[in-house]
Amino acid sequence: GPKPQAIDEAVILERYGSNALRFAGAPDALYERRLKLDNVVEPDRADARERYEAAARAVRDIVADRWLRTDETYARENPKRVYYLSIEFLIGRSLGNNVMNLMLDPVIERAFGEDSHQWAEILHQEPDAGLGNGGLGRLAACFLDSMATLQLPAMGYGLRYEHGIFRQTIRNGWQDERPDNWLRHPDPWEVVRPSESVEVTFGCSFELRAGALRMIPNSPSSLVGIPYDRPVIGYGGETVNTLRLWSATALHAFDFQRFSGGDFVASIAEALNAESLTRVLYPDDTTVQGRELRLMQEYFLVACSLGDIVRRFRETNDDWRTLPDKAAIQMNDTHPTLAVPELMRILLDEARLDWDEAWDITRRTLAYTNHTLLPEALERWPVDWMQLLIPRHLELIYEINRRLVADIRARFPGDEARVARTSLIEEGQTKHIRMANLAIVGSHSTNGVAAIHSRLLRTTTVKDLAEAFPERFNNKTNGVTPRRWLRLANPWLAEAITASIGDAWITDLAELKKLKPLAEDAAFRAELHKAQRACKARFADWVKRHTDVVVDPDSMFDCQIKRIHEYKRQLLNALRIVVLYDRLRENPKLDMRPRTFFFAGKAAPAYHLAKVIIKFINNLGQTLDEDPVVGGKLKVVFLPEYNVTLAERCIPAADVSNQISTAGYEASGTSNMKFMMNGALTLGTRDGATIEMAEEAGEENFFLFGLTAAEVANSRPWYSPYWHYENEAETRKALDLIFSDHFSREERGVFEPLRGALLTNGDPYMHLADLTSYLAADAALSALHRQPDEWARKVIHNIAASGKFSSDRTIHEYATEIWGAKPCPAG
Ligand code: GL9
Repeated sequence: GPKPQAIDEAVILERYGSNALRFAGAPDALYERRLKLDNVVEPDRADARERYEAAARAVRDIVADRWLRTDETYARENPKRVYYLSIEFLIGRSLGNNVMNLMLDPVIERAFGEDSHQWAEILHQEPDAGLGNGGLGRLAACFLDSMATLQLPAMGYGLRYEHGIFRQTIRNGWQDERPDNWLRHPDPWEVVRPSESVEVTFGCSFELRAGALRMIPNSPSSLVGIPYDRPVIGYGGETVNTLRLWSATALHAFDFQRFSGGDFVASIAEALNAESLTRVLYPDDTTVQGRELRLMQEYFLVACSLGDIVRRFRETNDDWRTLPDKAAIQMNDTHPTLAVPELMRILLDEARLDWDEAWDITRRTLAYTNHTLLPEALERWPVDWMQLLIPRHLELIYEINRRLVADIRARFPGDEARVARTSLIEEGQTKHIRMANLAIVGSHSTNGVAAIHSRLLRTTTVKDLAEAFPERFNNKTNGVTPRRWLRLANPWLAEAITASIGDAWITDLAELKKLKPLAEDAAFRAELHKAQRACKARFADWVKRHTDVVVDPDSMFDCQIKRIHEYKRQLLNALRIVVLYDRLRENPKLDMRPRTFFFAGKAAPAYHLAKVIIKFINNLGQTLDEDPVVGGKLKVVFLPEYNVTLAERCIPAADVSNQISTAGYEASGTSNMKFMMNGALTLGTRDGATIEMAEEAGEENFFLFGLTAAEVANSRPWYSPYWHYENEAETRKALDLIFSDHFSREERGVFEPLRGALLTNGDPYMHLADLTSYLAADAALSALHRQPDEWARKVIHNIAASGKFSSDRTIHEYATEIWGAKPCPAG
């Protein structure tokens, strides 16, 4: 990348002390000392991994003072604190990000300047911390970055999974999963704090038999949560907040009774059992119900975090009634919803408050964010399990419900159907607790993550609760951190922007609007083109190194990277490509802009159809490669092992961003925003935050197509995919080509499930309804690509209009409208 801007070394000296300037290059400099003292290796003999560890530890050394000072400031000032509870944090790599946020680039430059390859190799050693499935977990990580940058006294709480999201490989076109052993080597960022451990009690004890968990009733047992802290460095390095991840362990690593009694193996096995609780992240992005271990993880996260929060609160406050003035707890989706009964339990059983006071404090402290409308994603937990696992909490949930139901009956007399829909308990063969209802009832704020999503949430998914408590509902449109997703991921574009409008955009993304007039500036357009070309070359290189596939950086890069899911409609994208291919088969001389279509994303291991979709994309790619009629005009690449690092490489290189979910299904999306600020043009449906993106840029700068959410809902009763199959020649030919096994000559019938998805099961995600308008939007986009100046103008209008989608803006709204939290600069 380009050379970092020279920032005054005096600034570094003043901010971090002389150590920071002595980073490397001398025997007693931080980096060399780390190699010697931690790894006991001579610097010139260290391997790449050892050099990474030493570099990261040296950066952590520089952070230490700032981290302590931030903690001391919060302890001294006793401000209202924000606690972000999330079962997922999709962190990615930290070294490059931390160096950027600390503004240490000049130091790194001085240390590794002559050998930038060595620095790149060091960065490459860091595993991608994948403690999340997708957008929800990555949002939590972007929020931490923004909270630290805005100097909010905030903390993240999560689980320290030993294994993050599985590693994906592709074998014969199919997805294979392997465990992600990201902690195989010691992690240089984390600081373990055993003295701040928290004990968690369950109502039963456990037995693991043949992989299945058995709960033994009426025999309370305990686990211990050990906190591992990671620094969260705000931009500029002033504030260093903490992400605290809990690791489960047995109360006594050994049962000494049994140990001395000779049952050595059993005593060790108990520890193993306990530790299995935080062994692995559940890899399903929408349905993780029906797993006892997951419910235990959720309770463990809540019990450890609330135990910690309450202990911290009690250190400086003796009046429980001030808790809502000192703590705002945000529940990221319903996974931490047991915070409602857990806080009630603490206030009733430990603080000995009466119900009304406890309930008022609980509700004013907690807030809830909903992230999806998919009914299969709304958590419901069997009452039976709760009875075994957390009987006191179940009792409290019943009492909360008794009062809720009485309230609804009083306000809507005679409306028993409403009572049944509002109730926290879903009746049926087995009773379930509706976690979203519990979260809404037990908190003072419920927000969706984009305007359309918040509206649909209120008017459809939880309509009755919204009618009962309208003032609780609000919207907070998602955002992403421009530090990682623009400045770090795309140094060329970042430099071009800074050269034109200065660098204030890094912490005030609305500044980008100053780029708008530059759409008419030929020199700026040329700069932009150069930056984009550099990203494409870098990505082509990266693809070659990782997959051995050669792609042409002069072709249009057309991307769809996200979890594989029917509602996200990777299949619609594939159908578009099949139609383009079929046009070439009809007319091999057809003038077509050379294009490379990139797909990346993981499928939940048990989601068979999603795996068939991956297989189809791979076979499609292979067929195109082998068919001479294609003549290099179309290429499809499925990139395995989608993760944060891959996104950082791919997004800056994209010309086209596909955001094509069935309208009404994608709550927000966040990669849509990353593509926009990196200068890709969006081919998209009117769904999630894409609607607001087009509003900001003007629809003339977007390529929107397809049914609206209202049209999807209204046509649902009569919609039939067969109408499109029978009346649209290109649609029929594309499907016939697939079903004729053109893409599966050696594996006849493997794509039969696609017939089910697209035709025989009624095409619930309405692919065929949107294919024709997708192709029309695609044609308009391809035509524009023939006019580079016009294309560049639209790109600039998009970048200039992307300011709203900074997570700084989102977090500012949370802080002022939900949390009532103010910045507390470390000093
Ligand atoms: C999600 C939504 O589906 C996305 O549209 C949204 O942008 C993010 C963040 O708010 O949340 N909800 C959800 O369960 N996931 C999301 O991405 N799933 C995963 O994280 C895999």
